[in-house]
Amino acid sequence: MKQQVLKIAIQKSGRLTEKSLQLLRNCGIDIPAESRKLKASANNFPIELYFLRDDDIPEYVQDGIADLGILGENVLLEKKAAVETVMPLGFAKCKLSLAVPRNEQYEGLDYWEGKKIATTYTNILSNFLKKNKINAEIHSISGSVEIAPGIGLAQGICDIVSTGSTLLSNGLKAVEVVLNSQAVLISNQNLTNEKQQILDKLLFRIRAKQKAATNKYILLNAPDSKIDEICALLPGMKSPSVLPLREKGWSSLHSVVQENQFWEVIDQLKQAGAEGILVLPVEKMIV
Ligand code: PRT
Ligand code: ZN
Repeated sequence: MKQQVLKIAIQKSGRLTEKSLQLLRNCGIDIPAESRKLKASANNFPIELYFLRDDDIPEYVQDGIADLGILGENVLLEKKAAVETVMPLGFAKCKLSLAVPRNEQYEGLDYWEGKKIATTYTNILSNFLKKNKINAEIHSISGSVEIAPGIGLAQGICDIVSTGSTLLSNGLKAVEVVLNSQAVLISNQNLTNEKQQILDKLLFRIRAKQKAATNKYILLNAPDSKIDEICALLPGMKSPSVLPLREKGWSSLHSVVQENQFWEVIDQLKQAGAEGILVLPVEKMIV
């Protein structure tokens, strides 16, 4: 029987494209470089890539034309497709925000009562307004949302904000966050067992990379008398490795620390007598 292949839909050309390819390449998957047509096959893993507009990805995955997809949560929620969200991917972070002209006095959600809001995210915005019991008119437009208040089309907008410079240059300011978004991996709801197994393999690799990215490998030297105190500061994956140094009475300690605890731990280690501290990136982490 022919081996099944997992079909993954990624954005053809845009903000998500390079990061999506990088995610797969970081998992050791070899994707031919000149492959930006409609389809591409990996050389060493049973996946096939479909390059599509991000807006089409939810429906393709729902209908099983693709098994998996990578896209922004903003598009996923707007399209309301029946798919599984497998995991957040940590890139393409942005906010879907409400914005008003910069000089406008804004004191809270009541501001929007009876107002007109231009957006391409009509479904997400309509849910948000409903949830907050606000009666506002949604004006659906397909692009250049940020110019709407300036030309008298609406009093405010609801759009994606990343650095905020687009809002700034159009005389607007963000006043409410409607959604915090990032890229997510989605899957069809009825994967065959064989495809699910390929997905599990892929997830194992993605998680090993994600875990590695939030951890650092740390090496340090310490007098033997300080080892207990220092070990207490270094939880490690199980417990720190302690190796004797050639110089009598000294040891080398090896462990793993989380990136977000890093600076705090370093200060404590120095105070406890650690010397020659080295911190290295972790390539992959399997726990
Ligand atoms: O052609 P296709 O339909 O596939 O692409 P697209 O044009 O719809 O999407 P694309 O490539 O612009 O964005 C893909 C996804 O990236 C979005 O769906 C979001 O999930 C995410 N993302 C992250 C962003 C931004 N950051 C972003 N800044 N999407 C859009 N923007 C826009 C924003 O609307 C603003 O107009 O970029 C402009 C600049 O933002 P500032 O705040 O940095 O000035
Ligand atoms: Zn799009």
